[in-house]
Amino acid sequence: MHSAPADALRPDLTMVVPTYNERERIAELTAALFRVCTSAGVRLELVIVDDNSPDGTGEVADGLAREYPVRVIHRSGKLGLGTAVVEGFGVAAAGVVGVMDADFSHPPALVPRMLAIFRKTRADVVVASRYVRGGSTPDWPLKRRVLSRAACLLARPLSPIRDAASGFFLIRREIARATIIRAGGFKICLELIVRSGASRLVELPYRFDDRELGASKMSLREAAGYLVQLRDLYRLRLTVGRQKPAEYLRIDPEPASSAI
Ligand SMILES: Nc1nc2c(ncn2[C@@H]2O[C@H](COP(=O)(O)OP(=O)(O)O)[C@@H](O)[C@H]2O)c(=O)[nH]1
Ligand SMILES: [Mg+2]
Repeated sequence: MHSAPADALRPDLTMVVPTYNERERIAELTAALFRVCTSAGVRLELVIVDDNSPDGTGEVADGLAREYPVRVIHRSGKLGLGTAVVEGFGVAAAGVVGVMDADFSHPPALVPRMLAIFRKTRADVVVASRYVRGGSTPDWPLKRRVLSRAACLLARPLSPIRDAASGFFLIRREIARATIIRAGGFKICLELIVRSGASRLVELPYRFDDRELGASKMSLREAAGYLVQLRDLYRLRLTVGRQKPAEYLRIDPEPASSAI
């Protein structure tokens, strides 16, 4: 185990960004995250988990680690988004950990606000959501909209979170670490919520902007993996039985500046 930094130096938040061929955006994302966090008074640690990206993202990330409080985990090959996130949580120094894409689909400016909401509501998990009032996916073709909505609907009996397929969330580190994740696929948020039995869930809206550079790694294989994951989570629910339902809170869009 790595030794924990002294409290004064401990970050407030560790964001984990898994990368596979994200060389074009990772430096820009890193700069944007540290800019917004610093101006909000949030001490950020960034963990980039790179799966030996052929485009050299790993080397770019190593360069960023010389400039910012960034740690880079290099893995041997494309081992999947879910396991990358779990490895990132494993080295996180902050008590609150989060995940976001490297491609600016998830707005960095929302991160300090998510942390403020996390603290104020004493949440276990804060999920940034495309599917609550104020959330949107403006650039998506119909097919992607339908598939994504269907993915979330299939998860509704498992969790009150409307955007169960979200890849943008914060979670209490100890809850994340205590939870054993089986699926190596894309949708780790839902699995964390269901397996951990997290008891305070908060959802807030955001606008998902489609990536402008690089290609999505979402594929038919990942979609099939999600169905297997859902089956396992339903089985778990049936065998373990219904737990106490989680408390669920939804944050309205566009708060006044004094509110959360
Ligand atoms: N380390 C790692 N990162 C991955 C893998 N698959 C996807 N990612 C990253 O996970 C994030 C989400 O993937 P993305 O292609 O944006 O999926 P989409 O937003 O659903 O289209 C991006 O930052 C990717 O670079 C993987 O196998 N390993
Ligand atoms: Mg993305």
